[in-house]
Amino acid sequence: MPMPHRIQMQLIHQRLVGKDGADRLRELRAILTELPNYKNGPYADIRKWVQSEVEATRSRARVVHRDSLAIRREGAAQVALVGPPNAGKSSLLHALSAVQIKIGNYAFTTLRPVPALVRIDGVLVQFVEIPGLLGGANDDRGGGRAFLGVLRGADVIVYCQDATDAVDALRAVMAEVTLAGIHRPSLLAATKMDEVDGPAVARLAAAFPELAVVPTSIVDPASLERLKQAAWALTGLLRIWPCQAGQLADQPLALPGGATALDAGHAIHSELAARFVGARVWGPSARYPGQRVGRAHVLHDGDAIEILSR
Ligand SMILES: Nc1nc2c(ncn2[C@@H]2O[C@H](COP(=O)(O)OP(=O)(O)OP(=O)(O)O)[C@@H](O)[C@H]2O)c(=O)[nH]1
Ligand SMILES: [Mg+2]
Repeated sequence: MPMPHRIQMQLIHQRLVGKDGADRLRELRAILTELPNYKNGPYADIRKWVQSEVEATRSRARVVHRDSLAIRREGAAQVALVGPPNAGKSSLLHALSAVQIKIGNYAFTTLRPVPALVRIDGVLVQFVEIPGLLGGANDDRGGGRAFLGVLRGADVIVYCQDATDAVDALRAVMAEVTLAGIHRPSLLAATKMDEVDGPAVARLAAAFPELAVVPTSIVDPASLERLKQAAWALTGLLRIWPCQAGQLADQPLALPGGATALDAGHAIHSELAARFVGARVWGPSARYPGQRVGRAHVLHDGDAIEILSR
């Protein structure tokens, strides 16, 4: 019996992270040979999706100059950095991901959406800077409609507001996002906190009561870690650490919210799931360390699990 399709899809996405060109084609072909050959239902849809990715990867290789704003999704989730020009979006992306990104002390340094992979406790998450959103974006001011299109693909929005600056520009940006009908779990990163004192945060919290405010500065690594964790919490995904003979895996699995002990078994190895007789769980969902649980036990973010098999 194949694993639940949403777990399968999550795993396929994980296998494709960071793979491009020939590498990506090879992985996609391997996935196709492993998928059960169902004619209908979710597994048929997955097969179709993988086949369309093969085509897309092939045509990407042929086209040298891409003139599209589209961002290929990678990682367990996609987090958009949204805010007025000069809010510090590129700086945050750079500090979170250690890729080289253009930063300038003037507005509109970034002209296209820029993606970068960020590691959050071992799970890769794609952060994307959405540039140039202004009041009037829905009427395509500043090319805003294409940027809103990219934003529509995101799972989580991190609004960025310069803590030293007035909030009107961000309000205008938020109004455009709402007008576009885009509603995502969101938080507010108060940027450049090294340049202001504490009350700036209270001021922002009062100005945007619907959003949790996370104070950040690119020179304060602890603040960046808090931002990563807060963004992760909004994805609704679970980091689950496989465990065997008392040894934790190097990396957690990223599973959808609501995933069970059996789902984790599937994600680790389909063989393991087939011979599943129970599991031991440590961490937030366990009543005590190493609690013995059955297949339907619902996991929490940060759990470690050892599958017991026949
Ligand atoms: N002191 C301080 N300055 C920062 C911080 N983050 C960004 N800056 C500065 O703010 C300016 C704008 O930063 P960017 O990261 O380019 O801002 P952006 O939102 O990407 O701007 P656009 O792409 O032009 O929309 C630069 O001069 C950065 O050095 C921070 O945490 N502390
Ligand atoms: Mg920028």
